[in-house]
Amino acid sequence: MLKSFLEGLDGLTLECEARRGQACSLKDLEALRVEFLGRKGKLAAAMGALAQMGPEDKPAAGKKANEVKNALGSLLESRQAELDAAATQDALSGFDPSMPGRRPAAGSLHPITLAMQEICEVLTGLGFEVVSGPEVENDWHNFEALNMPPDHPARDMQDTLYVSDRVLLRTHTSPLQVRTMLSRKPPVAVIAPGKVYRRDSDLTHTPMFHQIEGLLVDRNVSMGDLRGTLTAFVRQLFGANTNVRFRPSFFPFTEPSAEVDISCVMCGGAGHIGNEPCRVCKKTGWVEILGCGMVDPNVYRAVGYDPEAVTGFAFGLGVERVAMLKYGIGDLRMFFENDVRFLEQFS
Ligand code: 2NL
Repeated sequence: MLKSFLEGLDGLTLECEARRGQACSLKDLEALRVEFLGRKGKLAAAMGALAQMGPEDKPAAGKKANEVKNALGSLLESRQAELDAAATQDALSGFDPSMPGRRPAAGSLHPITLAMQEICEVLTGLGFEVVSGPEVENDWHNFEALNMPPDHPARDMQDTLYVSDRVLLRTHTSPLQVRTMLSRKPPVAVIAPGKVYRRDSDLTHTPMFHQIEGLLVDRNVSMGDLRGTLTAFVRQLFGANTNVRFRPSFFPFTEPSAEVDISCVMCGGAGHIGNEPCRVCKKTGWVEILGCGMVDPNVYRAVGYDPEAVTGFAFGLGVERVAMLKYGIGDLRMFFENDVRFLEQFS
């Protein structure tokens, strides 16, 4: 009786050893555990014989039963470990952990942003401070304070985008400088970069564009200071060999006023490249880059400065125009189409 009991238990171990390899999933393995070690399983069935055994056989039989129970347990457990290892191997096959990761596509700054930053860097280097303010303005800050009375042609509905009777989208960044003068005493040296709006849209005009204006007010500021400052500015922006000329012009807010030309960035001022006429300067050798002048006394009166005590100069430039000249872009529309083939060239 004892002998056949012990042999039966050994048989269970052998059978489990033979079948564990066929368990290929956690589900298979659980079924096998129930079959051998479950409450109604094969071990439990074999143990039924234990009750009928005499006291001389019971200790040996019980000991063996315990050993087999442990053996079956570890057979199933080690199979589980094998299955886990295989699953990990599967997940890793075809994966080379030494490969570099996929790099996410990086964006780049818009050429207008780049030009704006570069211009502001040069001017802050010369001592100007950057100011900012609202794009929606009233007509006093945008026009009246700048020596443009109500009947001035630039205030026409044809040129200005109005929000209501007296509220409008700023047509230049000058109102920022007006606000600066209203809130500070001289000396002031500020630049005002930002978006401006005009009722204009064709090949060379967009309803929104970018402007940077500068203003310097102090005692005894002369037109020579204007000339020296702007010459230093354009030479830092376009190169030390750039030639500069000042032409008389007119703006309502400056007197006298001038426009500044630089030697053509394309042909170097020759007006032609080899035998080809230069298209950028139309054979003149010069390109216009900014407008400027000595601040009109009426502007000082509007902001509460004493026109007998202070003088100053102001200037304004279009950022799109500077960017086109600096980066050799022939078409204004490039800036607004957002074609990535264009934009990614500035990364
Ligand atoms: C241009 C010309 C200019 C100014 C802007 C200015 C501002 C104040 C007082 C006086 Cl608060 N003047 N700004 C002066 C002259 C020219 O801009 O062609 N801009 C694109």
